[in-house]
Amino acid sequence: MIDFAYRTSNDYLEAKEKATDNPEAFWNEVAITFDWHKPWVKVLEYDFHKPSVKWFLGGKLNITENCLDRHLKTQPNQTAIIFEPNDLSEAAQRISYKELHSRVCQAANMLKANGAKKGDRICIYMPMVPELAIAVLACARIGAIHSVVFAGFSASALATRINDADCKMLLTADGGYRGNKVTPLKAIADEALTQCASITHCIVLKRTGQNIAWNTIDLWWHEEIEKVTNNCPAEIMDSEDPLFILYTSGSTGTPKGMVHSCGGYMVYTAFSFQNVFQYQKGDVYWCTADIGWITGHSYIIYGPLAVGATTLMFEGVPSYPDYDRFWEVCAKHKVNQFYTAPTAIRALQKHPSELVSKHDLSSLKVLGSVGEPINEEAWHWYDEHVGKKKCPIVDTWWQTETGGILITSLAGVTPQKPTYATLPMPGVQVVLLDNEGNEIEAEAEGILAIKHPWPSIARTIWGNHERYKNVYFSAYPGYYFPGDGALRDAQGNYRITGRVDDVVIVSGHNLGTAPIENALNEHESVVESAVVGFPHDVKGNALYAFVITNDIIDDEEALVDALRAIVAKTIGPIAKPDCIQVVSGLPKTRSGKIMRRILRKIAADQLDNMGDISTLLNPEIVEEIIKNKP
Ligand code: 7RM
Repeated sequence: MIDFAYRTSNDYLEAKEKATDNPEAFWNEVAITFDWHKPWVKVLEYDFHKPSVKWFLGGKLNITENCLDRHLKTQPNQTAIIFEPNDLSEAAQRISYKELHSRVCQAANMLKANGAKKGDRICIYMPMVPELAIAVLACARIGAIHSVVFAGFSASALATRINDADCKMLLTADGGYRGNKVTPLKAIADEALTQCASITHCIVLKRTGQNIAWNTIDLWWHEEIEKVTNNCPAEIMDSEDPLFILYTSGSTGTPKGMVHSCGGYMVYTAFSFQNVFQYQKGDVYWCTADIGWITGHSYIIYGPLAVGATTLMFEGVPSYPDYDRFWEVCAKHKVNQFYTAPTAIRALQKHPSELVSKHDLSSLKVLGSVGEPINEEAWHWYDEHVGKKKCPIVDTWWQTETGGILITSLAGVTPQKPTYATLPMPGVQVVLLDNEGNEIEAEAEGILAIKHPWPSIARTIWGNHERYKNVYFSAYPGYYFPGDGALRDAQGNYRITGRVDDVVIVSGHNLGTAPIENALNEHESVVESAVVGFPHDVKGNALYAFVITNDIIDDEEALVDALRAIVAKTIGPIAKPDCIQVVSGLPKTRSGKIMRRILRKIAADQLDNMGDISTLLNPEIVEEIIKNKP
């Protein structure tokens, strides 16, 4: 079934050459290994200036037939999903491909019976339980466009996303377990829905059994599912039909609803999953991300299931009931590939190493990292304590926008280098640009850009193609611009140095500073604010907010508390600034732009190298802010 797995560095080099010289022939060969109802008439049509990208034009398919139906012939009893609940007292579940197929089809019929059809947007706001994966696949089965919203987001963040995509159905749960907390998902959803007119049906999964309010549009999942059969032929989709929308924060305004298509996304997530993790039949693979993020979409659900893998879903958090939960789960389910984020590694690294060594981790073959640059210390701790120096580490660079991993080593196949994501995947043409947009060669540091499309690139921003063009294709015409900087060594390995725009990665979460500033500005005492990131040894980055108030503040502590609460409410607790400083002014250019570069230095305590501040409108403010730093 899988004809595209490279096992040696030479295989990789050959594939890379082929994919660069003739991308269409290369991707044609990969795509042909999947089940299509109708083959494509053309592999690729694109124009980065428009911008427009289309893959496998005219091809007809349904991604769930590739993730489910085709495995029924070869491995119906193979475990598709292992579910590890939050609480150790609750038994783990193993769901076979046959059972998953049946449950997805039944859920798909439940959606249809409640009026959902191809092209409708369905919002999913659910905890990390199997029904979340089932809900995602059920949408894909009927051609409805899913928009998963992370269950840690607030009511107002949920409402914004529902309204942006004009969703007509919401799938949620009464509540969700995460560590020793119970999140009242239904109550949060109810609050959101007071601002959402488009939702006509809200289907509620019973997870916690807590008391909830009940509205006229509400339906119980367990009652609705009883009314339908498990026979649901897949909707036949065009390769370029949207599969899902997933929101990611931008540096201005509303979050961006990245739109991914059916054909290209399927081909690339399966291809990259297989090659990066070197998955072998029967292996148990675990990605610790939440399905609310792109990592969960591509590498818990679609990529692994498309190649017939066993994928583990974990409901809880790494610290519950203790800081060894990850290792306990690895030992319990004999995990072979383990994929997590540097922020989790750094948090666990702070605890005694016996918490790792007391568990039998001998099943581990491959370790992965994603979400932010992994620092040297965390890399070596991961290598020594978790991998026992026997497991290759894949440091995978990619984005919500890219759909799949673009720069990484292939486990045990291509060389690794600590803190380097290393080499682009075959077919991914990465370059470094200088500030003027010229390509720079050899060993260098610059702006990361990609000069040829890969199959899983997001096709647009929902409802705003102009913004898609502006953000990703305008700064450096002819290239895809991801917003990251990188350096390249003599062997061509890339090390991602971080964002070059106003997005800060906090604990692996991509947070735009602008929406946080907007939230702070809602407070009646706040006139203006500026939020920047600064290095944090566990979270990677933390947020520092500078606020100007309209009056003398008597109780600064109360103001700071109120501001943190506003941010938690409008965006989510993850976006709460670690530090909030009241200032009398912000360093500004003569055209009135806040000089965040200077604020970043102040926040990071890099005071000796402030750069040129003479161009500021108000250079004296810099001293004052430094002097009053809390
Ligand atoms: C998958 C994901 C995307 C941003 C991206 C980078 C940063 C992600 C790495 C990384 C260094 C990595 N999607 N990033 N992976 N930086 N090394 N291996 O995280 O849309 O949420 O974030 O994350 O800045 O642009 S995302």
